[in-house]
Amino acid sequence: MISRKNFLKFTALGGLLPAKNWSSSLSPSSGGPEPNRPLVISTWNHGIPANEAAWDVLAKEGGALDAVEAGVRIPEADPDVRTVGYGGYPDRDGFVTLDACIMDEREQCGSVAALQHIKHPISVARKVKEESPHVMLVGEGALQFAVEQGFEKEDLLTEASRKDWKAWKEDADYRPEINIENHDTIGMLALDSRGNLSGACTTSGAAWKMHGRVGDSPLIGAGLFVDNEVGAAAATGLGEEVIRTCGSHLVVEQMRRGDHPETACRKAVRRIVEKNESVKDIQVGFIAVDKQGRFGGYSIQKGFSFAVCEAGRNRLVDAPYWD
Ligand code: SD4
Repeated sequence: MISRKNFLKFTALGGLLPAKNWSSSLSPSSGGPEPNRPLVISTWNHGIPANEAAWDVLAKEGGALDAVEAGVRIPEADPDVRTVGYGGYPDRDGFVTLDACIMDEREQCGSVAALQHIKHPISVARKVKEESPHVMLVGEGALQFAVEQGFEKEDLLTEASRKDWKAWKEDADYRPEINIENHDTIGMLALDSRGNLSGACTTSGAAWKMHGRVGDSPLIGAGLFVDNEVGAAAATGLGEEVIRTCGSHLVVEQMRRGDHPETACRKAVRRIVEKNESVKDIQVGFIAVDKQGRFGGYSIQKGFSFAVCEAGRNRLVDAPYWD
């Protein structure tokens, strides 16, 4: 029987319409329907090893939530990924502060922001979802909760990141030019063999940010959004712009209206472009997956890529862009 919650959703939509109106201008990189075939998609080239870990879960008929958590833990633990987890760039005062969120097929979510000393903020975010009555914990409170949950406190500032921070401090020139060429936040979306969607997003945020700055990545609706009846989306790039437009939620709502995931991402990019006099120095990229297993991505600038793994085949796709 349809639940009251789902009934309300269903009737508010006038019944759920299948997403049919494929845009004729979709890029060849946009996915086609693969019913009941698991799929994982994630931002940037660090998405390739992350997808592998997620695929290990999906291939054994594991759930999408377990898959995305396992997947994004890979770059979180990798000191060579300088924009996520351990080894991430610090803020302007030299503190590595991490943002992450996770959302499952029941639209349950957990989030941490400005969390220090914990290598796997995504797993803390999951604990917030499952072991607390809240959705989001920040700063000292998030750290206290993590330690109570058994997470180990570590120094996350690697020698390489300390060196880069010292070099930056010589000029202390702060221009938040995010990810035009760098590899940044990992956002990951998975569809499992039961047809359920989940997503995760984790980052050390903008390098040299003000201490206490929180970006879009831990904010449900901005850095990540999942609606298991429609689709899921995640964002990377200049978080302030994604927050202003509630970017990932916007992408999901476009899919609800019938847009293909790539078209939905392009419309969210268009919203950002329209709100700015110039987007010359702004990069934002979105990825999305719909309930039918179609996927896509789109960015403001050239240079955004995302990794897609379906049927065990993992590949990097250059996203189409506005510019
Ligand atoms: C932030 N969106 O903190 C993150 C950073 C990022 O690509 O994604 N960079 O604003």
